[in-house]
Amino acid sequence: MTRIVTVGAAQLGPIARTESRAGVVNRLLALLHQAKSNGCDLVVFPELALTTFFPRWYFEDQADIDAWFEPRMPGPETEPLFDAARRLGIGFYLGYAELAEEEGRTRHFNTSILVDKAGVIVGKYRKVHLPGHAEHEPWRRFQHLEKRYFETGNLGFPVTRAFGGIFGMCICNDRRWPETYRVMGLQGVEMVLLGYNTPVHNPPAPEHDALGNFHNSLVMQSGAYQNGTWVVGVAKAGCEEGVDQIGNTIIVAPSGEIVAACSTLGDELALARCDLDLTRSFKTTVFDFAKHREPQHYGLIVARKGAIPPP
Ligand code: ING
Repeated sequence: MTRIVTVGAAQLGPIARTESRAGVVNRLLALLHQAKSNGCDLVVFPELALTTFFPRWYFEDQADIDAWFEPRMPGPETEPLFDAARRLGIGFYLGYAELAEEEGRTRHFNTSILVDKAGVIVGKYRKVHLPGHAEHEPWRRFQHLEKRYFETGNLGFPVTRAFGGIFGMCICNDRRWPETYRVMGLQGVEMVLLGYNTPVHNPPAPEHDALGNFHNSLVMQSGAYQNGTWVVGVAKAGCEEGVDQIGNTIIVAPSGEIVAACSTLGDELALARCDLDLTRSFKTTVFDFAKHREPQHYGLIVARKGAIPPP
């Protein structure tokens, strides 16, 4: 029996700093309805999909920072998304800035949730690999202050049984790290969902700028193949508040092949019928971890930050 999940990768174009959450949710709803009319079971939205990518600016006042966060999910502005999902019978992945009261203090995370066809949150992930910096760096054309505004995710890389398979999530920079996919791969993940905001220009390494789309595809295709999983990567694209962000939204099969892609830098839906049983062809042969992976022979595993001094 094949387990087909029809996926809509719902790329967003730029979100202006002044755009209201209600206005953005209307854009998400338009993509959700388009996905449903194309037979989708699941729609994947980008990272921080409710607002502009605010870490590009330096804020000092905590109230100014917290204004970009969601204290409740769903909240009044996002409830229409959950209602539509429930009414249409379609699930979704949503990236957003999470304000949480935990362990007696206010926490700030770059978060994604997985919502099933009944509109129930069945999975949550908090971004582990936070790129950028924590203090204002005036030499940069624009800031990338994720280390200032978010805590490192404290949920690990969990997987969830949903949509007839095993689903995992990550966010943006996480997709560049092989550990992200392998930790989920070791849990049998069959589809990894992720959103991203990726500027074309990376101030610390401008020599990489021309390779942005190549690196974007490379890391997701590798992660998919090396763990026998589908990977869905969805951009917030285009020139957002003066910063060009890559598009290159793709759906990648367990073979590593790109089976669907967006071709614009705006709101666009890429579609694919994903057979979760295709993962078996890799998980039971070349990447049968139980048979062929040899962690006991890898020697010293460097798990601590900076354990090996630079050359
Ligand atoms: N953005 C970027 C990403 O990892 C970045 C940061 C940009 C890294 C360009 C390398 C090159 O795609 C986020 N939000 O993580």
